[in-house]
Amino acid sequence: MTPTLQAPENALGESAKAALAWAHSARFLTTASRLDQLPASELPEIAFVGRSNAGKSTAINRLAQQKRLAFASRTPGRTQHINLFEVGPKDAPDALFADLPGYGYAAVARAAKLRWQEVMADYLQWRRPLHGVVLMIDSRLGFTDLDRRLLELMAPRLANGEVRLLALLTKADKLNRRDAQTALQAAQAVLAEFSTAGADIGVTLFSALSRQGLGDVAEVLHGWALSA
Ligand SMILES: Nc1nc2c(ncn2[C@@H]2O[C@H](COP(=O)(O)OP(=O)(O)OP(=O)(O)O)[C@@H](O)[C@H]2O)c(=O)[nH]1
Ligand SMILES: [Mg+2]
Repeated sequence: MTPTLQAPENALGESAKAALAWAHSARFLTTASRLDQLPASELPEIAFVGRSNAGKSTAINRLAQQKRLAFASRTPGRTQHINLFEVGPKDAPDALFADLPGYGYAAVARAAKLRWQEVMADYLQWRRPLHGVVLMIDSRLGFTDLDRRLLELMAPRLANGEVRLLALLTKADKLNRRDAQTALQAAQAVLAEFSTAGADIGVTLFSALSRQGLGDVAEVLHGWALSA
């Protein structure tokens, strides 16, 4: 995917508008602290993963155009459960968004941290309806060791085309143009290591604040749901 410049919503193409309207339909479904508490749903799941504080909940809220759908906080490590949101027509939802707990927050107790890393690893490797992953990377920090480990975990499912990946370089509003391009190139280099013939991997700059990349992201996710 190519990076886009900030575009107001009224300058978006028809398919981006349709995709955003689709994303706006997101509503809370359920919450789970263990994988066996997740619904036995057939709907394709799109998971939002990334370091604590990367901006996952804020991105979901922005996509859904709802202020507090996914809880967003200044206090890292606040999302402690897998929260599921239903998307699409009320009588015939066509996808689920899953907001996963962030990883890498130092102040979380070691035992709790390890437990969440395990839940996350299991989810990404084994959750059958998992169709796509939105990996949120703080554009100022780039990929960390934990982000790379997560990519390694998912690599087999990316390679066989079972799961697609979109990396969002978040909080792009905090970077100037040159630093944003540098961040994008660095991310592309990391992702190239995981790009095999069958893999569907994209990356874009994103800002929930300025809406940069919002239309593109909605289009990709909508496309994933329709192709499932
Ligand atoms: N400048 C700027 N700040 C952002 C943006 N997106 C999120 N933030 C801020 O980053 C902080 C963390 O955002 P969250 O959405 O709660 O992050 P999270 O990834 O859900 O964090 P956990 O739930 O702890 O895993 C909040 O203070 C947000 O306001 C953005 O696009 N631009
Ligand atoms: Mg969160």
